[in-house]
Amino acid sequence: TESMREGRPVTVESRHHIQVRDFETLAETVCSTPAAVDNVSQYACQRRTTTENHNKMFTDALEVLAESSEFNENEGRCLAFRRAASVLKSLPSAVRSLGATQGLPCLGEHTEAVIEEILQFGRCFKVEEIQCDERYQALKLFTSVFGVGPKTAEKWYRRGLRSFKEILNEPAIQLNKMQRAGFLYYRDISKTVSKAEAQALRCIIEETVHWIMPDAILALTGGFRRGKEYGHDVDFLVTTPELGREEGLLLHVIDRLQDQGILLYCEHQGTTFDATKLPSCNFEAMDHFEKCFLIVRLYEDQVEGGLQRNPGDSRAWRAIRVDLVVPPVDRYATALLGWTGSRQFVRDLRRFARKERRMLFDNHALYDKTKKMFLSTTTEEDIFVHLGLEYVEPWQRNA
Ligand code: DCT
Ligand code: MG
Repeated sequence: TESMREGRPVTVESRHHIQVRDFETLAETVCSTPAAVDNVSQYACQRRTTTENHNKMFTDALEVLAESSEFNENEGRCLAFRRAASVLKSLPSAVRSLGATQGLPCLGEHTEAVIEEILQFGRCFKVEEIQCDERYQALKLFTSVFGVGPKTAEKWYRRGLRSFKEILNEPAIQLNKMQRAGFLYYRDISKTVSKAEAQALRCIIEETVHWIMPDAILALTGGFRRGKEYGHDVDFLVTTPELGREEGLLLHVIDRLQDQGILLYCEHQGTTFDATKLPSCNFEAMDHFEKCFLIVRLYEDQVEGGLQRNPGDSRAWRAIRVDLVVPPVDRYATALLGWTGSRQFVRDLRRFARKERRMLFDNHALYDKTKKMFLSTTTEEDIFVHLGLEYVEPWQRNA
C-alpha cells in the first residue's frame, strides 16, 4: 500500500497467483477475471448450467471442431472439445480476454487457440475451413437424416455420394425402414420442435397413456425438462406405480396412437433389461428398457400459438419425432436422470461416480464397488445424495 500511494509500479501476488507488474495490468486482471470463475469443477455434474449461454460464439466453434473430430473417429479430441465447450457454457458471463480463462478446467491448447482467435478476429479460421470442407458438409447433411449415423454417412460419402438426390437415385443403396421415414419426413423433422409443440404432444401422450391406465406415471424428459425452448424431438418416460404392471403398456399405447391415425412411423424395441447382468460397465451403450422411436402427426389446432411451419406449407399438421421409454418403476429415478440429460451432464455423472466414488452409475442402477452393493434410488435426489453431490435442478443440467 505504501508504494501504491506513491503511484509506483509494484509486483503484487494476486489470488490467482499471477505476478502482476503494474497497476494497469493489475486492473485488467481484476476486471477480466470474474470471481465466479474460481473453482469451476472439471465435472459437469458439479456445475450449474442453465440454457443461457454467454459464450455461444466460442461454444459453437468448439462444437464444430468436436463434430469434425467425431467424423474423423478421433474420440479423444471430440470429447476434449465437448468438455471445453461445456465449461464455457457454465460461465456466468462472456469471456472477454484470454486471461479470463485462467484456471478453468478442460481448456487445452487447441481450445485456448480457438478462443484467442475469436477474441482477436471475431472468427476462427480452422472452423471456417472445416465448414467449407466437402466431406464435413456431406457427413453433416447425411447424419441429419433420422436413422443415419456417422458409419452409414461415411459409407455413402466413400461411394462418391454428396446429396440426398444422389442417395435416393442410387439403385445399389437399400434404405432401412427408419431411413425411409427419415427422408420421407425430412422437412418436418429436421425443423426444431418448440416448447408449445412439445406441450401439445405431452397432452396427446398423457391422454392416451391415462386412457389405458389412469394411474400410469408420465414424465417429459430430455431438453424440454431442462427448460429448453427448442429441441429436435420430444422424450417421455412412462411407468406404473406397481412393478410389472408396465408390461404390455407401451404396445397398447402404440395401438391407440395408431387408431387415432397420428402414427406416421414406429420402431418398437422390447426390453432386454436383466437385473442379474448388472452392474454394466458398458456406459455409452443404449439402455435396456423397452422403448419406441416414433414419428407423430401434430395438428395446428392442438398447439397453443399454432405450429411452426416451413414457408409455403399449407398443411394443417407437421411430423414430430417422439421417444417413449418404459423403465420398471424401481429403475425410474436412474432412468429419469439419464433421459433428462444433457448428454454431457450424464456422461460426467458417470465419470464422477467411477473416478471419485468408486461407483458405477447408468440408466439402470447405482452400484457401490467398495461396498459391493446396489444403492437404493427412489428419486433423483437420492442419487445425488449417494454420490455426495449437491442437487442440481433439471434446468441447471444444460452442460
Ligand atoms: N439418452 C440416453 N440414451 C439414449 C439416447 C439418449 O440416455 N440412447 C439420453 C441423453 C439425453 C436424453 O436422453 C435425451 O436425448 P436427446 O433427445 O438426444 O437429447 P436432448 O437433450 O433432448 O436434445 P434435443 O433438444 O436435441 O432433443
Ligand atoms: Mg430430446
